[in-house]
Formats: sequence, structure tokens, C-alpha cells
Amino acid sequence: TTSVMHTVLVPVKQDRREIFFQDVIRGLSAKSKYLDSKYFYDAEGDRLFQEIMRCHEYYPTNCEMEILQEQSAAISQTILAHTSRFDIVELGAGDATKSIHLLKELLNTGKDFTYYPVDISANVITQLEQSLPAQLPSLKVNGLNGEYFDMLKEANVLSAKNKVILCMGGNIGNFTPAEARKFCRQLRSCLQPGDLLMIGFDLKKHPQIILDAYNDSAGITRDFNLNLLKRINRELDGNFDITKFGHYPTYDPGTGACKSYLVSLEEQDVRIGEQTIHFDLHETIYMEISQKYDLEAAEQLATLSGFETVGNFFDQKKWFADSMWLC
Ligand code: AVI
Repeated sequence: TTSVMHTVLVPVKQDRREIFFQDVIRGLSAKSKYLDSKYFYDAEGDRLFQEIMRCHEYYPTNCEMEILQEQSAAISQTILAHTSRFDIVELGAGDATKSIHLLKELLNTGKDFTYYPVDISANVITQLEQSLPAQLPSLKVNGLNGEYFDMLKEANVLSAKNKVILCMGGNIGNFTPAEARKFCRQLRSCLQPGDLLMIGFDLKKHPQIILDAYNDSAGITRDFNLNLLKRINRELDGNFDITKFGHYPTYDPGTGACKSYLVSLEEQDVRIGEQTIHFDLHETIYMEISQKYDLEAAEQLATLSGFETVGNFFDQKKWFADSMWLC
């Protein structure tokens, strides 16, 4: 068995590393250098993002928590107004601390449903399957460990009921508007008429509040960005000196695009494996977009991807919205 494990696991691991390497080299060889923010989330990146969510400047987490705490009854009514037989699928369930409020409310309505938390991390799913029964003993849980679209298809095999998809956290913001349309269309293609999608949007607000959320005073967001350079050092044999890069977040209130860059603080050469990347003084690496929406843009995204908006739920300050979309 050991040799079977070896031949199966090792090539997969090398593949991932190879793709990461190619993506990094492609991005850093481009005329305007960039890295893909999906690579932020290694173990250290996950830890730093947890810390960001506890920063007082980073408002989205608290806003969405308030929505789920205060408005789960209204959200539950909207779900029941559109479907009577459903199961819940949460994409990127994490520790489910937000969705638990809605799940509790739905259990109180006496409806029989299963909660399918989906997460790319096997660890997250195992922990949820252990922790949820203690908090909501009557909840039926069936964890799905894997990529969103694969697991959505799996949920459709396991359940013939309508699906209520939860896509919270405002992750849609980490796509450009064009990528967001592609993602929502792909989601729509996995769903049936009568299915629902609740999706979180970070809303436009005073530009300074947004900028501060991506430039916290404790420097956690800076470290979160720099961690990707450290990850390249660790996993791809790089030699980035992170003291030679600065963190530079921007926000354009016109387009709603909040973009983060790293700036090379001197002219330098960085080695990654066998490759050398040259940085001019003040040359930038585009790291991440965090697109902010207004309700009109969110609604337009719904329409363009084949959904109809049937409800919007806000925190008191109207800084964040969870929109309910019907297929
Ligand atoms: C995960 N995502 C919604 C976060 C955001 O706000 O765009 C990632 C993040 N990047 C910097 N701070 C938080």
C-alpha cells in the first residue's frame, strides 16, 4: 500500500507546484507584473486572513455577521416564499459561524433539509461535521470536500430537491467584473429553475473606509500580501527579500475597484528556481482586486448571468449586502 500511495500522491503534488510555478513566472514576466490572489491562501495566508477579519478597519466580516444575526428570519421567509423542498449548499463554508444563524432559523420552521457545506480544505469539512451537531443537534450535515463546481454537481447527484446556494464573504469581489460574470454564469449552469443563490457583495461607501480596510494600521494586510512572496520562496525556491517591497492599496470610487500592489523599493533581481526576475525601482506587482458594488451593478450581474433578484439584505450601515437570486 505504501508504494501505491507514493505513486498516486507524489505526481499530483508536483503538478500543483508546477502550475503554481508557471503562473508565477508568467505573471512576473508580464510587462505589468501581477500575481494571482488565489495563491494567498496557504496555511500562513489562511492564518493572516483570520487576523485581518479581526482588524477593526476590516468591516465586511462584521457587517455580514450582523446581516445573518439580525435578518435570518427575513432571509428564511424569502427562501420559503420561493421553494418548499430544498437543501442548502454553502460554497466556502469555513467555520459556518455566519450561516449557523440562518440554519437555526430554517430548522425552526420545521422544514426537513440537509446542509451541504463545500470547502476546498478537508480539514474544514471534518471540523464542521464534528462541531455542528453539538450546536444544532437536529441538523443533517453532509460535508463535500473539493472544488465548488465539482461539489455542486455532486450535491445535485445526492439530492433531487431545489438547492439554496450560499456564497458569502464577498468573495465575488476578488474577481474582475468580467470574471464575476463568468463565475455566476457557470454557477447558473449547475442549477435548475427554482433554485436560489444568496451571494454577498461589499458595497461602495466612503472611499476612505474602503482604503483603510485594505491598509490596516497593524500591517496585517501588508503581511498578507507579502506572504505570497514568502510562499514563492518556500515552495518555488525563490529569494525574495520582503523588506525590499512595500504594500500599496488603491481604491477608485468611480469603478469601485480596490486594487492592491506591492512596490519594489529598489532596483533588484530576484531568483525563482532557475529563473531571474528583474525589478526596476518602484516597479509594481498587481496582487488583488476587491471589487465594490452598488445595488444596480449587483442586480445587473444577476440578470446577465441568468438570475432574478428577489431580495436584498443589509447591515444597518448598508455597507454590505446579501442578495437573494432566483434561477
Ligand atoms: C476574501 N476576500 C473577500 C477578501 C477581500 O476583502 O477582498 C480578501 C482580502 N484581501 C485583503 N484583505 C482581505
